[in-house]
Amino acid sequence: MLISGAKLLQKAHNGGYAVGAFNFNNMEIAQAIFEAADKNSSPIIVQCSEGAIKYAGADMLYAIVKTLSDKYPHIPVALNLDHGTSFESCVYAIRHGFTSVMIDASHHSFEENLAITKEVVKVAHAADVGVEAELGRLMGIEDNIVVEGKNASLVDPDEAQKFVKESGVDYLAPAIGTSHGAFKFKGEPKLEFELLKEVKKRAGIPLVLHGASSIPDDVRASFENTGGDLKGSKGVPANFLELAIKGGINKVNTDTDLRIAFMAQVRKVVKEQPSEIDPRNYFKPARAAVVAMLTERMKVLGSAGKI
Ligand code: TD3
Ligand code: ZN
Repeated sequence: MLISGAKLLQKAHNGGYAVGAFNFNNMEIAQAIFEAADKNSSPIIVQCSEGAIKYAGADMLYAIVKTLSDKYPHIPVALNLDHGTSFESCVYAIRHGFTSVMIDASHHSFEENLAITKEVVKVAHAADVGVEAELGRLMGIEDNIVVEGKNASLVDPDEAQKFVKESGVDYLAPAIGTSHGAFKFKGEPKLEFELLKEVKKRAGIPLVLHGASSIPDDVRASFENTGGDLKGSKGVPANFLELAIKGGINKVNTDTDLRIAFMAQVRKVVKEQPSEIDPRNYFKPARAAVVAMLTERMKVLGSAGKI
């Protein structure tokens, strides 16, 4: 059932587990996410970036999720706008049936971020839609906008406390050292777990980890075995995710892992079956690979078995 992100994540916060928030922009990946949720009795968040909306249309993306949530009525699911860049963008998503919106004004000043988040909370809550905001800045690539390492800043716990209290936001994404994409760490992976715990204590609401893809070894191998190049890539190890969840993370954003798992299988068919012309014969194994990857992920997050 399609429900508010706030309701879904409050339950995870109370139960001490995390729900995966998986990006999609086509039918096959959405089907894979629901199939994995069904197999593992897991609640899910499905999410679309503004880029995904540009690619497929908000009405199409909503229709895909609505159709799948009707097919699997026992699965609690929220449809989230990922990295909404403006008040208007959030309102647009709400009008199209999204049950959660992220207003990402983290590149503005604290006061501006707070002001715009408050406005979004007002309209979202009137429609029973949950709201996510971000504090601090992630490193890496945010929807093709390069955020240089020097601009990245970690969350400040004092600010987090004030922000949550004054904005009325339902869940918060604190920057604790992750970044988007396949290249998260130069050397050893490092996250600020103590800072996370402090933010959780002060904020007292569900927290969100962005840039949480792990690039598991088997998924990497499947991509590289077909000549794919992921040299130098490094994700957030599974045991780091477990520690982050212990520290208060309840929503784990994952896009890159789905992309790699899916495209590895497409690459395999391209390489091994040069005469194949039926798209279904590319996408069927790709969809199955995403289900397998998500099954592992749902166990790590502790969302498996929570329906
Ligand atoms: O918001 N997202 C998804 C979009 C990022 C671009 O891929 C995340 O935080 C997930 O990040 P990733 O790259 O680790 O899957
Ligand atoms: Zn993100």
